[in-house]
Amino acid sequence: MPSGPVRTRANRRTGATLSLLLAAVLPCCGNDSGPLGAKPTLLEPVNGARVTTDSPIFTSRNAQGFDAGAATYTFRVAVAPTDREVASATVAAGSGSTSIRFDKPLLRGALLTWRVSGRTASGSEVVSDSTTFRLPAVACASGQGPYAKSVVDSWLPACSAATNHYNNPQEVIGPPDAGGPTGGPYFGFMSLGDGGHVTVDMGGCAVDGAGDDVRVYQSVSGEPVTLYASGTPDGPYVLVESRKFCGNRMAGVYSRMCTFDLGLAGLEEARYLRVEDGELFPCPGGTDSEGADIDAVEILNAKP
Ligand SMILES: [Ca+2]
Ligand SMILES: [Ca+2]
Repeated sequence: MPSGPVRTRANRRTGATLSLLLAAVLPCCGNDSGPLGAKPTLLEPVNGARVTTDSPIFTSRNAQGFDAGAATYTFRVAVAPTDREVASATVAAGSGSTSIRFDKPLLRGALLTWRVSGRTASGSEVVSDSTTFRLPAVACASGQGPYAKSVVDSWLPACSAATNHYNNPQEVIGPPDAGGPTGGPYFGFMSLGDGGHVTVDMGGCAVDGAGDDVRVYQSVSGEPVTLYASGTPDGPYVLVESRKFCGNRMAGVYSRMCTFDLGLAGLEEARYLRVEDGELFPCPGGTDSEGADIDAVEILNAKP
């Protein structure tokens, strides 16, 4: 809420939600007969597949000279339209082929792409082609209305939690209802403090339709907001837009607002939205409503 200087350091968690995931080396599978090619060949998931689990097995036939005992393979999964990495891990080559399963779920609601690269101890490298696949569709409830239904999680830094007055994440649920005189006391929003966040379950899903797909109502002034989205409550959450100005006026509504386009994240649909403070004002900041003040979250382009 304060209009003081905005801290310019990098958002310390922007990269964390897409951190590397460890992988399990799996006992090998079939499909590993025949001569090895000049580069790794992707066996499963096959191109265009919709797999039936959030943690599918990935198998690649090894390249000649990059077989067991001679090489490691790095498996990389990314959001196809943006090439933003979702998971990556390196394992020792299996015999004939190499398989892994990441130990955390991948991302629902987006076309994913994967490839492998093999590397020998001497530094030689081979890279496969890329193919695409999807996880199971996001589970979207219908007839839920456009506003956030429940809180998945929230987090405030200890300093903000101690100095802020508006700390109740339940204030983010439902239609915009914030208010109060200039200078306060206010009601109907949660102040996110210095880099805090609240994650909500929309019940239904937002889809990447024309233009912006999600609206965040932010009270009092124009503190920036960062939005992440996911198809499952535990993530992974992908960045939609970072530190977006959130002070636009809307007729008949006390709060200001800003809107977000899932297409910028390469997302086709999302049910879970993480709203993060983008003001990043050092705590304590001299008011009891530090950080972006979140009143409500609304789906603009809803999945029928
Ligand atoms: Ca869109
Ligand atoms: Ca509210």
